[in-house]
Amino acid sequence: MQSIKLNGVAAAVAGLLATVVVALDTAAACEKHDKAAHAQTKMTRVADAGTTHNHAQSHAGLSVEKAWTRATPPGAKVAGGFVTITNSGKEPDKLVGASFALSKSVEVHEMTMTDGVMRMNEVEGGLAIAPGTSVELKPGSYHLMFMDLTGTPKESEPVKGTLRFEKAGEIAIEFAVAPIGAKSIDGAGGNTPAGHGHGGHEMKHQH
Ligand SMILES: [Cu+2]
Repeated sequence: MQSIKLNGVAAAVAGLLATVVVALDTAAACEKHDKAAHAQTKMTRVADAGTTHNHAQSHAGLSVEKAWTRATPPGAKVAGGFVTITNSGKEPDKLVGASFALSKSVEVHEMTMTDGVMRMNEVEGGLAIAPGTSVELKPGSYHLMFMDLTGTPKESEPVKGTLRFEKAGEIAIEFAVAPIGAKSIDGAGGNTPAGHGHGGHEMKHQH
């Protein structure tokens, strides 16, 4: 659902497409996000991110793969980070923190959509990874929030970071950087060629 593949038509017209903004309800959205957070939600349709890579890391029954983020527009203060965590061990573990080379701090967030309004909250007490399960942090769901960016993630320039688990400790990872607004590591854009206004988002053209 999150990865909307673009077709050849989209590829052909990608250069012409306008930037769209997902209008979040400012008041209701995560209070820690200032205006710049909205810049981060700009979605530019893109047709190709063939240069992103998957890096897998394994540690104490936990494996971490598909770590990625996206390029941010100039001036963005926050960015989202995504990763798939699999617990193949017998003990539950918890994602309790993270670091990102281009931000001062990282929070683990949860995103929910209620009546068309997207809300973000910090996950209290860490994100549980039950034994035998895989948890995908992805757009529109759990995600890492890179707070107070100190640099600009650029497409195809991986950024180092770490994930910190209650039991497994710290795992070093590298976030692939997808294009601005990508909805998946595969680089699919945020919108289908035909469609505006799906999924309860309010789409606006940017001025
Ligand atoms: Cu967030």
